[in-house]
Amino acid sequence: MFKTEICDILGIQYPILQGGMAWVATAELAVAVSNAGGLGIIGCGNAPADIIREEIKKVKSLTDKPFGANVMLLSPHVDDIMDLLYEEKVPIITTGAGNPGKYIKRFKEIGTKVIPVVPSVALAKRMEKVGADALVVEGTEAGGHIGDLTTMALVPQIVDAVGIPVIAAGGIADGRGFMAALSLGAVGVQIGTRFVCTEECIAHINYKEAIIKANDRDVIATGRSTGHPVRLIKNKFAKEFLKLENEGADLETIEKFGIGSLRKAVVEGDHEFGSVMAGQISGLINEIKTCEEVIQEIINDAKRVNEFLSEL
Ligand code: TUI
Repeated sequence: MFKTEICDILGIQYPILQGGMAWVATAELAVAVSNAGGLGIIGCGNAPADIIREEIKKVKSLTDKPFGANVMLLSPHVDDIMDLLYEEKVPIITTGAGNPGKYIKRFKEIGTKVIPVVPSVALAKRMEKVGADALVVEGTEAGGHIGDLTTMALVPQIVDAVGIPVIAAGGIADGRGFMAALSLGAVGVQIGTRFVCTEECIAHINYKEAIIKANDRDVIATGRSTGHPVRLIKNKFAKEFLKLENEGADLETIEKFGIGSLRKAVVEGDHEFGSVMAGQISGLINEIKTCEEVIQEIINDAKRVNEFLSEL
């Protein structure tokens, strides 16, 4: 059940992709999600190629299932990372925070599936034109770097505007969100925040607990004034960031303030002075589970929703 065309394209059992979260989405998480029947994805973030090479090796040694890598296009190492993914023939690439158009042709030659994450109809159309295999359409409910439009408004508009498969992201963490995404015309979902709060995720326990403790209005967006809005949990770091923005601090000062803040939260567990990137659905997440449990629960709940709807 719920086998959609993206399952065949990617060679996976369930149409559930794991978000390629910088620092958080290491080989451990990717392996757990892929082994549970979804698509595990290594988040390359700003890491240099040598670090990612080791992550790819680790994934290849721990699973025979398909996996992917997410390329953050603002990374200073983006060209080296793309060369590495080509060399290692990583079967699936998602991209974020930019336009991956110029890289797509080369990957097509070796059969790599390229799936850009897009926040607008215009970029979705452009990506289809340059040969993207599918799209992750990410609403502003998502954690991390975000666009303006909600998942609810954006997904059906892009479904109508393109002919390639659409995967919905942003604000999805359970079977209800999964079914809502399919109702909007998506053929799958990408889930980030829910997978942070798993046993296999290497994020510091303080990071996971900050998400578990968060209620609906504890998740806010910083960086609107800098052109790089980021959704994260409201803590001392987020409040100080907003204060700098409100005071009209110059871009350099603001950017400097943010450097190293995600690592501080994920690796050091500094949930007050680090950047705890997380989506608006954090308030729905109340416990740490295994990736297998997360995926099975989504599918079982989705089946129940489906039965409920079919009786109406
Ligand atoms: O990329 C993400 N989420 C991220 S990246 C990240 S690391 C970072 N930290 C601080 C500032 C910037 C990045 C943390 N979370 N999600 C996918 C996503 N892509 N969301 C929005 C976009 C996006 C935005 C503009 C994609 C393309 C785009 O187009 C620009 C263009 O060139 O047309």
